[in-house]
Amino acid sequence: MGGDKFMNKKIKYITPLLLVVILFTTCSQKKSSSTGSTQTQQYTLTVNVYPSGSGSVVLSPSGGVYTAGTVVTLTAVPNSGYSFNMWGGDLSGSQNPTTITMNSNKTVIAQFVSSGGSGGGDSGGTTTYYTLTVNISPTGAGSVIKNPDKQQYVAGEVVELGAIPNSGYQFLNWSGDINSTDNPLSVTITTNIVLTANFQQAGGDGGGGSVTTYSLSVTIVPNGGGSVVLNPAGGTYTAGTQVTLTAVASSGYVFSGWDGDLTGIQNPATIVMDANKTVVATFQQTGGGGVTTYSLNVSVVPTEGGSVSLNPSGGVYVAGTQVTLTAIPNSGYVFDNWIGDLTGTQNPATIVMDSNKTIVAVFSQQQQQQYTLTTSVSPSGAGSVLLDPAGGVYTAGTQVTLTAVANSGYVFSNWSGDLTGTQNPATIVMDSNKSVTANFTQQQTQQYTLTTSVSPSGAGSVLLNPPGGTYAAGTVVQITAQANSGYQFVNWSGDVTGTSNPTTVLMDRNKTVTANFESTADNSRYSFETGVQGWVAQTYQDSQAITVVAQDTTKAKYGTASLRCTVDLREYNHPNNSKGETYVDMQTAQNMSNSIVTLWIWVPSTAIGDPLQPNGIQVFFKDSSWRNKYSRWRNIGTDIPTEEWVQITVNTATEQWGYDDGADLSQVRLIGVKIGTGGTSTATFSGYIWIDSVNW
Ligand SMILES: [Ca+2]
Repeated sequence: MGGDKFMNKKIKYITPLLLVVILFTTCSQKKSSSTGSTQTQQYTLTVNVYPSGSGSVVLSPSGGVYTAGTVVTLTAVPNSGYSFNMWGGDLSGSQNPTTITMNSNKTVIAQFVSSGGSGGGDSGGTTTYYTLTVNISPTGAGSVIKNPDKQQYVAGEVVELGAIPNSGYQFLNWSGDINSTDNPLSVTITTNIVLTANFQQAGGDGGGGSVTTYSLSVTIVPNGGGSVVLNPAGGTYTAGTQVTLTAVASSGYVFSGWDGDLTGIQNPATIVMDANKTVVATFQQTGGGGVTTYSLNVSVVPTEGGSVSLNPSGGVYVAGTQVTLTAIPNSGYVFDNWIGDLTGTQNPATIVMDSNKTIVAVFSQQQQQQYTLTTSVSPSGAGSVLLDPAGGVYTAGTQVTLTAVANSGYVFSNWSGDLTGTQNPATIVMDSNKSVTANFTQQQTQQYTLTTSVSPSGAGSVLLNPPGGTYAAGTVVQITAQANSGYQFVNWSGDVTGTSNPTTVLMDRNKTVTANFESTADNSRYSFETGVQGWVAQTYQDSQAITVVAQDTTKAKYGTASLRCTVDLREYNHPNNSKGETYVDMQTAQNMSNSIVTLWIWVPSTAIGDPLQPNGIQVFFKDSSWRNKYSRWRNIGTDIPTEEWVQITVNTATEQWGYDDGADLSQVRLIGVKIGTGGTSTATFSGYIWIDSVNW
C-alpha cells in the first residue's frame, strides 16, 4: 500500500436506486422543408427514490419527456413506514408537491426517511449547521488553520485548529468558548463556537539570524500495522511548518487514531512544527474480535455523473473513524449535493463512522456552453433579420437559420461578419459568439422606355415632358404632338389613342406611341379656299333655314377656309324655316354611282335643339331630271358630335336613303346639305354651321 491518498475501488453502489428510468428516444424531428420551421427542444426528467422502496414520485404532466419550458409538478408519495424528507439532484428543499421547469435534462432524487423510529440514526428531518469563528489576538500576530475548513459544520464534526505565529510571535493559548493551550486544538462541533487564538511577542531570540528547526518523529503501533506519510517529507522542519500526516493501514489493519503530540482520529491530520514533536499512529487488526466496524456504502446518481473517493479508503472502518468523501464529477457533470447519511453541498465532506452509513453523491449535468448571436442590418432601417430558433442565445452547436427581410425600397444584398454569401435564408452553427450583418441595397426603381414616332415621316414631332424617354415606373409623361408646316395632328395610335393633344401616358411598362399627322393642304373638290365655289343657300319656301353661305377663314378642317352657313331654324312645320339647305349646281352631270362622298362639318352644341327630338343633317343629290335622293338622317349631338370637325361619309352604293324619288346617281347634277328640325320639336337654333372639304 504505497501512499495512495484516495482509493475508490471498493465503493459499494446501491444498485436498485433507480425507481424510474425514463428512456428517451430522440423525438423524430420532422425536417420540414419550410425554412420557417422550428424544432422544439425536448428534455427528460429522471426521478430516483432513495432509499429504494421507500416511496414513489408522481409527475404531472406525466411522461418524463417534456417540451422545453414545461413546468412539471412532482409529488413525493411515501410508502408505508416512511415519510418524505427532502429533494436532491436538480431540486432541493422539502416542499411537497413541488415544481420544476424543464429547461434542460434533469435528475431529481426524492429522499424518504423511515418513520417507524427504528433508530437508524438519521438526525430527523433537517440537518443543523454550526459555525466556528476564530479570531486572532493581537491582530497580525499569526494565523489559524482549520481542518477541515468550512463555512458551516454539522453536529459532531471534529475540526482541528492550528495556530501559526508570525515571525516575532509565539502562540499563547485559546480563549473564548474553549480555553486551552493545545496546539493544534481539536474542537468537536456541538453548537456555534467563537474562539480567539492568543499570541505573544517572542522573547529574546526573535530576531536571531539562525533558523530554528524542529524534528517530527512518528511511531507506528503495533509495528507493521501501517505507515505514515509525511507531507512535506523529511521529518525536520523550519519552525511553523505545517505537516500533513496520512496514516496508511497495512492489510488486515485499520487506522484507529493518533497519539502523542497529535490526537484524534482524523486522517490525514496536520501538525504545526512549533517544537520537536512525537506522534504515534495506532492501527488495529480488523479480523480480531474486539473492534467494532461499520460499513460505508456510497453510490452516485446518475451513475455516469462521477465517482466518490474515500479517505481513508476501504468502506469498512473502525468505529469513530473520520472519513473524508470527495465527490469527483465526470466530464460534463458537476457535483450537486449529498443525500442519505450525509447532506449538504460541501465537497470534500467528512463523516464520523459511528454506524453503518449510506451516502449518495448527486451530480448534475453541466450547463452547456451558451453562445450569443448578434445581428445587425446595414444600412440602418433597411430591413430586419429573423432567427430560427429565435432568441439570440443558443446552446453550443445549435444551427440557426437567419432570414433577411428587406423593408420596402430595399433588397437583400449579402451577409457579412461571421456569415458570408448571398444565400437567404442562410444557416449558421453556434460554436462561438457570433455577429452577423445583413447588408441591403436600395432597390433600383423599375425603368420603362417610351418610344415615339410620327406618321407620316417628317410630318411633325412629339415633345415629351419630362424629356428623356426613359422613366421610373409610375411616371406620368405629357406628350405633345407638334405638326410641321403643311401638316396637322390627327390622333394618337399605339399605346395611346384619341385625339387629345397634349395628352398623358402613365409609364407602367415600356410603351410605344405614334403621333399621326395629315397634310393640311385641301385638295378636295370643294375646298372653299378661294370662295363659296358656287354654293348657295336654298331659296325654296319650305327650306329657308340656311339663309346665307359665305367663305370663312376662321374655321377650316383643311386648308385655310370653309363654307359658313347662317342657320335660322324654327320649330317644326314653321312655314318658312323648319329646314334649310345649301347646295352647289355642278352644271354638268357627274356619275356618282358607287361613290364615297365625304364632307367635314362643324356644328355648335346649340344646334342640337331639343335633345329628345334632336335636329339632324342629311346629304342630298339631285339628278338632271331634278329627282332626289336624301341620305339617312344624322342626329346632331349623337350621330354628329358638336363643337368639332366631323366627317360625314355617304357610300352611294350602300346608303340607306332617307328619301328617294328615283334620282339617277349616274347623272348627279346637284349636291347639297340639309339641316332640319327634329321630329315635332319646337326648339329653335340660330347660328352657324361650317362645311369643308366636300369630296368624292
Ligand atoms: Ca377648306
